[in-house]
Amino acid sequence: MKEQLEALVKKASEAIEKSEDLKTLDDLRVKYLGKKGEITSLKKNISKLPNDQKPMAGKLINQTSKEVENKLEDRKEEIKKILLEKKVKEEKIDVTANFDLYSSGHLSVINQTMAELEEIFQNMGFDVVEGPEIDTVKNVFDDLNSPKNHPSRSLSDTFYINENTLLRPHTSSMQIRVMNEGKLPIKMVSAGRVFRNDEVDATHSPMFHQLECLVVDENVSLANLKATLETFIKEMFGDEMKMRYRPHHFPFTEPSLEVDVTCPICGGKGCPACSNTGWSMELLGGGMVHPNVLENCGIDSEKYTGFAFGLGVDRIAMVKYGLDDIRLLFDNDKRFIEQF
Ligand code: FA5
Repeated sequence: MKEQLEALVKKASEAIEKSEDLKTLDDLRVKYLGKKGEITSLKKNISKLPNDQKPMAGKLINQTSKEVENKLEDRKEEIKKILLEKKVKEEKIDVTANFDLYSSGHLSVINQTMAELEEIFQNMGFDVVEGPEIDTVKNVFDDLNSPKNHPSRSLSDTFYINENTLLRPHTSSMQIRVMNEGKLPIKMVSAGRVFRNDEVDATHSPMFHQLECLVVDENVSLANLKATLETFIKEMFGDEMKMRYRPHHFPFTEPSLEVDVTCPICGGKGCPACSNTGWSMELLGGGMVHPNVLENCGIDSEKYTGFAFGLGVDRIAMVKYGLDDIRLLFDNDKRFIEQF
C-alpha cells in the first residue's frame, strides 16, 4: 500500500505543479480529495482490510491526504500570485482616459432570473413567500419525513450552526413553515439562497439558489403537478424547449421525479457538456407531498393532497443563457456581468 500511495502522491504532485489556473486546481481537488476522489475511496476501503492492517493503512492514507492538500494549497497561493502579477502588468490605468462617470449597476443574472421566475408563478396565481436562510433541524429534516440516518443530515453535507440550527440546504423548509401557518388552500413559491457542503465544479456550488413551489388543496393530483411544470418550462424557455421526467426518491414526496430539458449548449444534438446525452443537467426535483409531511403540519391527509417541487435557480439561468459553467455566475467578472 505504501508504494501505491507514494505513486499517487507523485502523480498528484505532477498534475498540481503543471496546473496553471484555479479551475484546474479545483478539478484536481475533486479528483483526489472529493467525495468520490481517489484518496477518499481508499479511506472508504480501510474497513475491508484485516484488523491488524487498519491502523497503519489509516495513518498512511491520512498522511497522503494531508500531503496532497498542502500541495494544492501551496500551488493555489502560487497561481494567485502569478495571476496578480500578470494583472498588474497588463492592466495599466490610463488616468486621462474618458470614461462614463454615470455608469450604474444592475441586478445580477441570478436576481434577474429569480424575479422572472417569481413573475411567471405570480401570473399562474401563486403567492410569493419569503423565509430565513437559517432554519431548524425540525423544519429542514424532521417534519419533512427525513429518516434520522439520511445522508443529507450528515456534517459532511450540511452546515450546522448548532445541534438544532443550520444553514438551510434546501428551500423545502418553507413548505413546513407555510403549512404550519394553518391556512388552506396553499399555492405558494419561495425563492432564496441555500447552502451545501458540495464540491465546486461546472454544475455545483456550495451556495446556490432554489425556488420552492407548494400546492395543497382538495383533489390535487400528479396531473396538476405535470401541467404546472410544463406551463412553467414553456414560459421560461419558449415553446420549443423539450423536457423529460425521470423517477427519483425524496423522503418528503411520493411519488417523486426529476426534470431535465434540452441541452442548452448543443440544442439536443449531443456534446461534451451533456456527455452526448442531448439533455441538460438535472433542473429540479418534485413530487406529491408525502402524507406524513401533511400530518406533521396538522393537515388531514385523507382530505387534502398536494404537490411540491424545488428548482435550481442558478441552473435555470445557465440553461436560459447557454452557460456551461456555474462559476461564471459567482466570479464577478465585469465582462460577464455587463452582458446582462
Ligand atoms: C432538493 O433540494 C429537494 N428539496 C427538491 C424538492 C422539493 C423535491 C420539493 C421534492 C419536493 P435536490 O437536492 O435534487 O432536491 O436539489 C434541487 C435542485 O437544486 C437540483 O435539481 C439542482 O437544480 C439544484 N442543485 C442541487 N445541488 C446544487 C449545487 N450544489 N449547485 C447548484 N445547484 C444545485
